[in-house]
Amino acid sequence: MISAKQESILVIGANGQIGSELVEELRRIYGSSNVIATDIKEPSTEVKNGGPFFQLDVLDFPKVHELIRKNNVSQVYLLAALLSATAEQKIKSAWKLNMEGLLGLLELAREEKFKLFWPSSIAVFGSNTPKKQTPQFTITEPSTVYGISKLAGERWCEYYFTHFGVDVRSIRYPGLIGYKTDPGGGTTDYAVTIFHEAIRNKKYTSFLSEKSTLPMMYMPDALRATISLMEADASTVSVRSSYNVAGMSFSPEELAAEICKHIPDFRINYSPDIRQKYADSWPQSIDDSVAFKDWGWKAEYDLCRMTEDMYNHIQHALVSH
Ligand code: AKB
Repeated sequence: MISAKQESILVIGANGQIGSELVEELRRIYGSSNVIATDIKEPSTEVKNGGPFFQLDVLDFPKVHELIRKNNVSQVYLLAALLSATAEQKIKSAWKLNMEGLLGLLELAREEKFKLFWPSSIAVFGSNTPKKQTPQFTITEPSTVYGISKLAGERWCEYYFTHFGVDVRSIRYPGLIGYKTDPGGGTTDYAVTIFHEAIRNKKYTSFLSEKSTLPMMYMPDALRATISLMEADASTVSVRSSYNVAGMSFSPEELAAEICKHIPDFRINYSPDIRQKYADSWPQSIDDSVAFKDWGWKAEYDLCRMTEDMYNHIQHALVSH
């Protein structure tokens, strides 16, 4: 259950796909002035006008530290990262941002005693992982730079909890789908772009093949999972690496068929690129029973409900512009 108590929250990477929606939701729950949004880039008008915003590089630790101290920060959401496709193009900067950013914040959390959220991903799994109903504890042999950084990050999170008592919490996000902001540089991004293309042009060329089934989650579920985990009593959080969470699973072919229920003349083509390889190494569905047992996680959106909601919102935005 989400409660409105006095918190001082810092979101790092507030302009991204998760950040921009999470900031809005956190401000609704905890009050606008209690949620400080930061990003290396200029914010959207919603983020800027909705409450405090500071332009900040996560790797500038003295500045991050000062902001945390000055504002007596009790929770930090560290969302700044390079996703799978971009990370393969920029190996060293991906490692630097994804890893040094986390280590720096874990150190600050150790010193300043704030609660830290850090996102992991289904990319920690690899080709030798069971593909269906992938268990919480299983083979993790990632083959992407992004997945390697997420797996190392998970181990660091558990290490800082075990050795220094840092209250760090994490979720292995599946592909995230939302209508408010576009994702950038990921492999699961097709599941967002397809809606915009279907509504605008009635056609889409998918960079993943028709049968490429992946675990996905609608943004309202992702926000609820994230905030519920951060709100959970520390004694119930048994996993300090990162929790499996499931939403839905579908392939481009199944998503296209669902979109056709709203746009009957929508057509999809397939032209798989390098991202197919990353998708092929990831699970098809996720067993999230540990998250359910520990903090009551249960997704609300399936493919049908998500598609209807995405369609209605994007269509509405297009008509009203
Ligand atoms: C990506 O595609 O890189 C991300 C992820 C699965 O973490 N959405």
